[in-house]
Amino acid sequence: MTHTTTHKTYCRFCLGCCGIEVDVQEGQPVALRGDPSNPLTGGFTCLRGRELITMHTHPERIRHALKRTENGFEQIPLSQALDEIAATVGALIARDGGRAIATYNGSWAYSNFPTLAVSKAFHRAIGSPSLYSPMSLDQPAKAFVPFRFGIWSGGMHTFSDADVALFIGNNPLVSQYAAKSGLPVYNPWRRLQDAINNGLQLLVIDPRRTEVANRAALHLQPYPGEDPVILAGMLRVIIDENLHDASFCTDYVDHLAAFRAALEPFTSEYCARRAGVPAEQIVAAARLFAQGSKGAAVTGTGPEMSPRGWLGEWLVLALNTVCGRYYREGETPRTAPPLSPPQTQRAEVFFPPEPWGEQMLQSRVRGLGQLGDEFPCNVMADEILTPGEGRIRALFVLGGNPMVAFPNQLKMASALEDLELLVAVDPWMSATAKRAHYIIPPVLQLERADATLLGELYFEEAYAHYTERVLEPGPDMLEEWELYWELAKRLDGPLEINRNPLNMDTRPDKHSLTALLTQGSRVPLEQVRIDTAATGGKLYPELRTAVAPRSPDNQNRFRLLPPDIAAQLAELAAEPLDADGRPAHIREHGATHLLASRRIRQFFNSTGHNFPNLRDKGSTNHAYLHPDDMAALGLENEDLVELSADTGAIVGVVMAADDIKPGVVSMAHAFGDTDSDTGNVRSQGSSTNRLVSDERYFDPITGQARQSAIPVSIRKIC
Ligand SMILES: Nc1nc2c(c(=O)[nH]1)N[C@H]1C(S)=C(S)[C@@H](COP(=O)(O)OP(=O)(O)OC[C@H]3O[C@@H](n4cnc5c(=O)[nH]c(N)nc54)[C@H](O)[C@@H]3O)O[C@H]1N2
Ligand SMILES: Nc1nc2c(c(=O)[nH]1)N[C@H]1C(S)=C(S)[C@@H](COP(=O)(O)OP(=O)(O)OC[C@H]3O[C@@H](n4cnc5c(=O)[nH]c(N)nc54)[C@H](O)[C@@H]3O)O[C@H]1N2
Ligand code: SF4
Ligand SMILES: [Mo]
Repeated sequence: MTHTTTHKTYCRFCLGCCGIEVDVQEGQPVALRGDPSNPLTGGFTCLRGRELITMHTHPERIRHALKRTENGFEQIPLSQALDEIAATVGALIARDGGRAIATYNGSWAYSNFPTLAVSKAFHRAIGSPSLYSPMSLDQPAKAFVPFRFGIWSGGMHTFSDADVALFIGNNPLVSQYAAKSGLPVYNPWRRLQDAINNGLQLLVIDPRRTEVANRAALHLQPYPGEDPVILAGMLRVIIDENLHDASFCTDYVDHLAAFRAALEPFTSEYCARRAGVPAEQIVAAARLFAQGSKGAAVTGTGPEMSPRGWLGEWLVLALNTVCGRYYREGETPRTAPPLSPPQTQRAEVFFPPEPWGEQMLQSRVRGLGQLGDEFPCNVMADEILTPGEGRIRALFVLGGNPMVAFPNQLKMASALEDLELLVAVDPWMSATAKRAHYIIPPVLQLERADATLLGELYFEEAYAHYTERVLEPGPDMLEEWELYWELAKRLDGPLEINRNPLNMDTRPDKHSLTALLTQGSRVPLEQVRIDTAATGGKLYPELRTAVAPRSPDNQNRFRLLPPDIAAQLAELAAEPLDADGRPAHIREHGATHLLASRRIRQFFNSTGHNFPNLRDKGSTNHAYLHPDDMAALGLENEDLVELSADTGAIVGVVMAADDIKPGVVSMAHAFGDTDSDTGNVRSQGSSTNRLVSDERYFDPITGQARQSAIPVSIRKIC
């Protein structure tokens, strides 16, 4: 009789870290289900998490190192691939210097925690600052605006404590995206419904009547790209009606009067006409939000990817701050990440040094500089293509897919083609992997020991889970970070993590490496391992502590209106409008529609497109159009259209959607390749990033291009 063992582990498809049980027979996974005993996720899994077995056993999974030759890809031994890659890297460094070697840590690099630290250690060792990650494609303003605005040490109100929540351009019922203060990832449908049943006022601003919008007490449905206008309008109402938290503002907020003066042009009528929502809704949203006692406004990808994403995030922080949506002295915030170092949270504002600007290394193009220890993704293609010192000649792509995720797809194709060495660590023949000189197959999640290290920053509770590996990886597979250790060893470069030199004779094991990365944590990694490796994740409520008083020497105050923000508000108000009250720039190049980005349930960016159960739910990224637009263009469902912008054109498969306004087209990104055409678009979709310019519109600090609210022209393909 076949023996079955059951292992408790957790899903790493997204940062939700849902507790699961996996049944294994003779080394093969045979069944998987949510773990009902998990104290955080309670047995929840989503349709992507339920495909983990397919992910591991799929016949198309790349299991051996591949080298591109004149005859296509050929399987070679892993050690040979590593030797050849190291030799090329060594020669390039000797010829061009360290900066010629670049890494892009894609979204799956984040799923294996040590990857970021070890890739950075490798880059330090070879003297290369050429690091990239989706951080600068994916809501960078959210991460960096607070550095300038001010950060409340006690933390912002979380969803579970809220009596009001404002979701702006996020759809967590589909994306299950763990925005801080937003809806937690695990079991979002039930958690949202329970909260509404308990009296939560949910407000949503989204150009689409989304799954969350359908549950909202009030949904504002603007044109894409108008969030800064709506937020300015709401703030004006709140301050004029004295609905803000005046005593908090007296104690902690600067420039309130000047800020109100800068909002003068943003009357409800102006904002309403421009954004395409009734003026009364702007007033009602302002009142409902401000009258709540706890709960924050949170944004997703929508507003940040649209024009003036930095200003939009600023105004969201301003809204939360003037309404005082922070934990005060004596209150106990819900979170206390067990594997992070302890921190005293105080009733005070702090300003970390801004990790951008003139003091940082500058890119060779577009006047953009480093953001933290990375360059903005926006410059990567041009850093490859632009001749001169520092030009990127070798690129490692770990769990990412620049061919579909970066702006200006056609330029990215030329850039990848131009490289002397492209290495993809990817289990699938992705649009990027196809162009690589070498593909290295990664060890996948059930084959790894891991701890809930990034996820814990987003959980609403103090919770941790350590998992051992459940399945054995193939002999020719590597974890992403192991690639860098293997290359460093071959290049004689010492690697240092947290100032500790790594053993360069024997590869460190995952546990000791993770222990190094979590030195000084609230709970030692080994303790979390003892507590959870066999029985599943654990809550550590005893770690929660109350917010301490303001330190006597801390006089910091939130800055509502520094000069750059005053200038941006003035520019926004001065934008020329057309006869309908819409900004003239949305008609650039004769554009007929605004393309709004979205996510779809079955795929996670470009992952899962070849999983049969997910493909069954639809294999293309439909171009959703309002029925009136379809009638005007003579279109029926499933007809083909061309969507074009100055950077290129794509084919789209049309689908009617009355949940958006006429003039808007709603489409998911991360589909297709440069060969997407009328023949294959139904099975592989098209990349909306071919319509995104990296040069003409981008944020001057983060480099984020206009990845939503993109002006496009649509015509029927006969
Ligand atoms: N199923 C699934 N889940 C995912 C992903 C996936 O591909 N598939 N991707 C993951 C990733 S990488 C991320 S970063 C998260 C993202 O998580 P979310 O940001 O929640 O992603 P979306 O569901 O696309 O929600 C974005 C919303 O913004 C709206 N929008 C577009 N433009 C604008 C605008 O100008 N203003 C406003 N107010 N709204 C706008 C869209 O209509 C859409 O409803 O999701 C993660 N989860
Ligand atoms: N226009 C537009 N552009 C966007 C966005 C948008 O909404 N609109 N969203 C942006 C956002 S939020 C993000 S996060 C980026 C995403 O940017 P990327 O991270 O570059 O894109 P993904 O499609 O997530 O790439 C994931 C890659 O990892 C591979 N992979 C899958 N599983 C594993 C694994 O276990 N290990 C390894 N090593 N690899 C694996 C997949 O095959 C795929 O090639 O795109 C951004 N670009
Ligand atoms: S929500 Fe995220 S972690 Fe949970 S099952 Fe789905 S993909 Fe996995
Ligand atoms: Mo993302």
